[in-house]
Amino acid sequence: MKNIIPKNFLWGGAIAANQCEGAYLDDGKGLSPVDILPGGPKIRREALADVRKTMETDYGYYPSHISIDFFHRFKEDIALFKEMGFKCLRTSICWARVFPNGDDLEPNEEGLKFYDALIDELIKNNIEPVITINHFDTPLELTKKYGGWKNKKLIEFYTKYCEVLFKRYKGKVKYWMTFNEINMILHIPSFGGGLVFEEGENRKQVMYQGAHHQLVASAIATKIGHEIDSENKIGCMLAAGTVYPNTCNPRDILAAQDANRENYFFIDVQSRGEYPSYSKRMLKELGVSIEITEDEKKLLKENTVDYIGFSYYSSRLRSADPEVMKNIKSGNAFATIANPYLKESEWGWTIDPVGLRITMNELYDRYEKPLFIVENGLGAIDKVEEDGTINDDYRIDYLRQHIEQMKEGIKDGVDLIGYTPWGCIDLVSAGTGQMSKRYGFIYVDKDDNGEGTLKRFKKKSFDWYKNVIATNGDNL
Ligand code: P53
Repeated sequence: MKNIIPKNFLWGGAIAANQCEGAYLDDGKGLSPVDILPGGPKIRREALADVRKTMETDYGYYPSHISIDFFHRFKEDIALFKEMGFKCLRTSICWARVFPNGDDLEPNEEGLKFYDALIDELIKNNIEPVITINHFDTPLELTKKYGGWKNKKLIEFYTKYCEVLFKRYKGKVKYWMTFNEINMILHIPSFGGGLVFEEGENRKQVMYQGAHHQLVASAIATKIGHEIDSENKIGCMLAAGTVYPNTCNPRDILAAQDANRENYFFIDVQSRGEYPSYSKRMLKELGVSIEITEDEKKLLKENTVDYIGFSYYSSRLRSADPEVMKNIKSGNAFATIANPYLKESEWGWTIDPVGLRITMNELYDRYEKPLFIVENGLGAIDKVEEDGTINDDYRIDYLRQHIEQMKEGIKDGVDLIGYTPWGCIDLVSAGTGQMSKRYGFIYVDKDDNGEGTLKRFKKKSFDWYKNVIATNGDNL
């Protein structure tokens, strides 16, 4: 069959400031949550779970402080992206570079200069910048001073930050996303919402109130973004991956539906403009009551997103039986029980290419807005051979199977605008803080202890992806 991928399809890759930039204090940058986090799966998980303790702990080594030093090497990296034929690069702007404390009266000009240079370099290379405004990096000062997104004041600080970006990059940046994986506030509240909890507090209450503040902030940002430049395309971003029922027992089907709704809840608001009907009972049963003003309802209704960005790594399984759910695997914010039909990555993430097609169809049926796959990929250990080659056939396999299913999704009728695999250059893992959990087409010489030259090397997947883009997805 003839290739059905549109001609102007946004092939590219995705990275985020907090995981690649380094230069954690350069040019007046304030601290981001990631800057106080250690590396290593277990220690990272514990640190994310108790931010107060983390703030007082000296871990010695912090992977984000230098990271892959994208801050100083972005030109070299963009040249490699260009060589692969990228049409776009999804990256984020670090809030604490622009407003070091989050609540500063004036933006930090030095911090903005870095993004001026980065965005200009992309444009010079005909690579469309796709910008995430907040990717897991609400300034740490806003957590210390205001308790993060539980405080309504954050709406004001965030929208002021957005306004600075929309004005400054008017005519240069067209594709924006307001919050990375907005539903992550329920799974990693410290990362997603800069949240800290008090003793005895109903955590769900805090998370959902924080989520509401983000949803309102996102709507205001969408409004401002459209007013400043009607060409702007402003999207939401969901950590997606359909939840399947463990069996055909209706109880399991219901449990899976509930779990899916927990995610769609956010996008229902951002895309349809109001809290979904099921949310009333859902929140009541959680003992949650969200404070919403009439003005906020109006803002949500009138400022829905232009497209749905989402990450897809795997599907998940849900059972209504607590005994079955005891087998849930730990170690991932999206933990699940094992699916006997599917294999797992070295980090225990289910590999399910068909699930990408299912997820695309579900999202498109539900919202009927253009979709953008802004993250997908395989975190794996790579071996550098003696001759310097890196033969990551497993990564090529993963991506090939997902792109095949992506094409099926397009054939099904989904309007898909682009595909940006995660970590197109190796970077620090968000969940584990490891360098060894690599996603890239480009290898970065750095290990989990921070040792290495930071030199870049092309992996086998580099040429493979280059060819995929050159043939617009025909040659997989
Ligand atoms: P890492 C968990 C589950 C799904 C998506 O994750 C997630 C996470 C967080 O660990 O986050 C997204 O690096 C996120 C990226 C992140 C990527 O997935 O833990 O938007 O920042 O790096 C992969 O392997």
